[in-house]
Amino acid sequence: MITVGVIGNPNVGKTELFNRLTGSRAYVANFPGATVQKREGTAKVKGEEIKFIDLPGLYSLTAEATDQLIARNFIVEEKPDVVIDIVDGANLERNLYLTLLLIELEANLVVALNMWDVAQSRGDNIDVKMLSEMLGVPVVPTVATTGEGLDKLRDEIIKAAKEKEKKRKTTISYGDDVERWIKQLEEIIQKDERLSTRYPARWLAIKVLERDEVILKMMEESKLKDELFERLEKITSGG
Ligand SMILES: Nc1nc2c(ncn2[C@@H]2O[C@H](COP(=O)(O)OP(=O)(O)O)[C@@H](O)[C@H]2O)c(=O)[nH]1
Ligand SMILES: [Mg+2]
Repeated sequence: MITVGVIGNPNVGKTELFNRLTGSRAYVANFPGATVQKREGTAKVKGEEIKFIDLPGLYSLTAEATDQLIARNFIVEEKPDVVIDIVDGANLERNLYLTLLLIELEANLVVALNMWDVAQSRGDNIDVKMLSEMLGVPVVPTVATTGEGLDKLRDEIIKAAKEKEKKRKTTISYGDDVERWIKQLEEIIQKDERLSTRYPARWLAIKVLERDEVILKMMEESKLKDELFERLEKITSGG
């Protein structure tokens, strides 16, 4: 069984695509401890059973909003085999912010470049191959309303699931100073096996630097807390 999280900004065609991928054979539950709805559906592709989990429509992945926290916890803790990021091809720039956050979260990403018909009819010139190379993830143009591109998308999902262990990894660089701080924090975090086997260490380091409230609380419970917060203090005071 391959598990696939489906995520994207609001109004990008997520429901339409989810229904097509699952043939509307979905059932609804709630995410644990939350009132946010969780739709799940299954499909069989090339003999592989795939379970799709519809995540909330959102623009970001901060700790401040319940739906965002749920989506991010799901990806980072339940570790679905693949995450499909549905992007509105007619609003590419705005949509790619979430894509970058998902790359940072080290999700095994496949981008569905949806609304491809709208982008085409508007004459937008999107170089799909270049976009895919830049992001370091597969990008598949789709039209959820007609089903165009969905076979290719299914192929890429299966391929990504099988290549999961290969860990294609793109890193978003924050510039020399911040990269140095990230590295310092990452090295400390890596010493806590309980943390670093469960979460991407670099991602945790970035969240600590951002003072993400949920991650800071998690760090409070780590045996490395003193070392980590001392380092953070030094960084903040310019050391
Ligand atoms: N032209 C076009 N319309 C689409 C496409 N995908 C979805 N839509 C339409 O866009 C609107 C929003 O889709 P929906 O699936 O509800 O978006 P969601 O908010 O992401 O779940 C609906 O009217 C869909 O019929 C597409 O690829 N092309
Ligand atoms: Mg929807």
